[in-house]
Amino acid sequence: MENKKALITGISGQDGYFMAKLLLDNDYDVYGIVRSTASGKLNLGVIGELSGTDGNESLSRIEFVPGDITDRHFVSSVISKIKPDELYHLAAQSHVGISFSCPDYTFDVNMRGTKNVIDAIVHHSPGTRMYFAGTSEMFGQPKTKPQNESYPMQGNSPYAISKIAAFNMVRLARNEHKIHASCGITYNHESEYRGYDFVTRKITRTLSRIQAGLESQIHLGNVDARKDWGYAGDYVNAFHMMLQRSDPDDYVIATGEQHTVEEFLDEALLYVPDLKREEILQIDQSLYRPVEADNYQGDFRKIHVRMDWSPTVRFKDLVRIMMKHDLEAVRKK
Ligand code: NAP
Ligand code: G4F
Repeated sequence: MENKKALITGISGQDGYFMAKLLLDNDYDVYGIVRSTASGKLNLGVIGELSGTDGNESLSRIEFVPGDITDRHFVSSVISKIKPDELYHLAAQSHVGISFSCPDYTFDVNMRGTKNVIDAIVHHSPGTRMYFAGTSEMFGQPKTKPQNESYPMQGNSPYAISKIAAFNMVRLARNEHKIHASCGITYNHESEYRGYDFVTRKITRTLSRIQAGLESQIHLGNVDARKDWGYAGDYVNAFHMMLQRSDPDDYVIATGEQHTVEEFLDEALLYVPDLKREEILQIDQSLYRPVEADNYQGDFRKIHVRMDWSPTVRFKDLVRIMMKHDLEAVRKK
């Protein structure tokens, strides 16, 4: 039997890495859209860093396709050529803070990029099953918790609004064109491969660097923000499960636990007992967002009941995995 084909947009990001690994382990032929620099160098991100390291030999089987999802012609030609069985649409301008300073760009990538993917599936590969990466940010500033799939969507950042629009385009295509398209309403998920500018990785990496004498302070914004943090490796399993079902649908993917940024920092500090919070922490007003979105706590019962999905990595384990990785990384330098 022929291997299934999967196309991943955003393969160079955190989730792209975990998604690719999962699919390669399940004998998929994996294709990934990547961007290139002016000098023609492909940006493979996490996958580029990990290729050839222990346990990551399978990454060499990925076929990279250079291009940009905002280009309608490019997206349509790639999808019509590959005709993937499954498409994981993970590419986005994913940083909420940056979306306030670059709203046009954020809308372009997140809305137009998603429309390009949908149109290409509808016109050139209607049998493709699509996963769309929605977000808890679409709920804005929830008044009650936990939130489930029916919670009203009142996003309050350019990022959130772009994702709400894209989410609705996916739902429309599912209803109007009957394509098999599912959305995850995914709460924060982190890992040892998270981008350095997201708060969890900023904390684990900076504390490790302070411990090694490479830095002296950590600058943070709103440490009272309340989030529901899970492990990216768990969440990609849910994305895959959603596309194995005969009926496409939308699902909250979360841990159901809420913690503040300060709690994350304090948990991480347990791994560097020589460091005292009051000596290293600087609250920096410039790192506050114009509008904060927090109070997230996801109710993942729908996916649990239908697919038996649950998170396996909880808060303390998540911090341990990230701190252990970053402490080892600075030791090796
Ligand atoms: P990430 O690490 O920021 O990765 C984003 C990916 O999108 C990168 O591979 C990036 O490529 C690619 N990309 C951005 N603009 C592109 C464009 N114009 N054309 C082609 N590729 C482009 O994000 P992530 O954490 O893996 O998240 C994956 C998806 O889930 C995103 O859509 C995000 O919005 C959503 N999400 C994430 C979380 C979370 O907590 N991680 C929660 C909810 C939803 P470059 O490397 O070239 O920049
Ligand atoms: O790590 P963050 O930047 O993640 P945020 O804004 O929650 O967005 C991430 O999760 C979303 C899911 O809900 C995704 F949709 C999105 O793509 C992305 O992956 O910030 C987390 C919290 C915020 O409340 C922020 O105000 O941490 C607070 N924070 C405090 N100091 C900081 C900092 N955030 C960052 N990035 N840097 C700081 O210094």
